[in-house]
Amino acid sequence: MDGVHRFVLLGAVEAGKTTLFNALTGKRELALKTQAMDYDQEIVDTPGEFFSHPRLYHALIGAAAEADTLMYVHACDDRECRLPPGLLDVNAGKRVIGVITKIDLPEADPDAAERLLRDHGFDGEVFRVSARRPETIASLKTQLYGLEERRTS
Ligand SMILES: Nc1nc2c(ncn2[C@@H]2O[C@H](COP(=O)(O)OP(=O)(O)OP(=O)(O)O)[C@@H](O)[C@H]2O)c(=O)[nH]1
Ligand SMILES: [Mg+2]
Repeated sequence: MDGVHRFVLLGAVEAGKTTLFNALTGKRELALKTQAMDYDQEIVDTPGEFFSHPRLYHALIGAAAEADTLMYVHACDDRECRLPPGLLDVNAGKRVIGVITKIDLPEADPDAAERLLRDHGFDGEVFRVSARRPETIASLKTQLYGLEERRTS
């Protein structure tokens, strides 16, 4: 490995991956529907379809293979967790973190969203963010870089 720390964002269509990607990489534009893998600053954004259709898993697994942190993105108004059983296990040994998005929504229930993830066997660290609350993104960033410092020290 070249020592570069890579994150891959994965999760269902509309989960908020690209919005998070833009926020983490400092882009101010609105997220358009993701059609293909997108790379910037060591972060890989993936289309939700790759996650939702088993015949496209290979694309996701390829991207994940090159990353060392998998970020599973889940919108807190999404009552269904489509985390494919075993998909994350393929990447055993990698850091897997959960990011619950859209916590600004009036109907947001981040506790319920986190329970849903746990019920699906997700046991990584879980963070809660809103693209409309810059402090939540800043705090996630600190965690990501803090994790990296601990990893490399
Ligand atoms: N209220 C609110 N809306 C958000 C937030 N994050 C994303 N959205 C909205 O959710 C919708 C989907 O966001 P995207 O970032 O495009 O979702 P995605 O996961 O990249 O979707 P695909 O590219 O189709 O896989 C957009 O209309 C965003 O504006 C958030 O924190 N709060
Ligand atoms: Mg997208």
